[in-house]
Amino acid sequence: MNENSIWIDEVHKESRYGLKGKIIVKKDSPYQEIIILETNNYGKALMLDGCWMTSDKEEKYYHECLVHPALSSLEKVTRVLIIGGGDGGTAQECLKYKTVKNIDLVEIDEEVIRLSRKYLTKLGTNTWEDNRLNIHISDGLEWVKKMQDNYYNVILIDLSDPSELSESLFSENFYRECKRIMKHDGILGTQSESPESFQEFHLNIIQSLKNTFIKVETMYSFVPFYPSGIWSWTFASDNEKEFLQGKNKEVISIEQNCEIWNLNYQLGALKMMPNKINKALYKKN
Ligand code: SPD
Repeated sequence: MNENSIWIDEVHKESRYGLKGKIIVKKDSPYQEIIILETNNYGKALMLDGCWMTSDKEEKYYHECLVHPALSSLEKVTRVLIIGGGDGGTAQECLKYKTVKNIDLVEIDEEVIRLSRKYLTKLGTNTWEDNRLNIHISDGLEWVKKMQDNYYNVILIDLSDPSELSESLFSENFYRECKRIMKHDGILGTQSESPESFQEFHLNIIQSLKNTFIKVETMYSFVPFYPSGIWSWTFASDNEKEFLQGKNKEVISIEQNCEIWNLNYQLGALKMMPNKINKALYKKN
């Protein structure tokens, strides 16, 4: 890295999570500040409104854990909805499944897509050109409200941390709309924040999903430069049968084609709920 390198930190509750690199993009979109930093350790990294989103070299920790527990667990997935996900990483993982015929990616900020497409090329390899991917620049809540009942097999919610911009997409009202437009045996997967650095949001997401769906499971793993490192993904369904069991015919080749996720990793991660979260959710003493 040359003399133009600087430290960029995500500041969260008096802690800092920083990367050193060279700024290649810094601009304000109508919704947020977008920074792309070129770093030695993580490749190109995307920050939105002071919050790290993803980077070339660690994105698999996050995207594989959001996508594969849901998609690998249904026998056949044809229609997927992604809310957010403008960097392309979630769509890239979904496109690994041959049965997927249509992905609606609903992102409010067109600039995030444009800049990710231009600079985060590792996430976008073969993604943006795939004709199964349909991009919609729209508010996620508006999109789900207007969709027909019983339509998607899987809904994936890939958002920044809760803020004024994304608040409505963490609400029970939003989850109810998702449930309405998802097939009865479908699965919703969402990033559900950190049990450590965002404990209150984390508990609220799980509780709201539990109020909406019959089955809810949370998986814990790591995303190296997110606040506190420990992160979570929560999956919800009304399917009474097995849930998150790797039923998809393509599961073995998908496992081989992943950097982080496999069914064993998932099994361990589903058993990692910290005791304090368990107690808070189930009010044990
Ligand atoms: N604290 C960061 C939370 C961000 C989760 N979404 C990341 C988007 C990657 N596609």
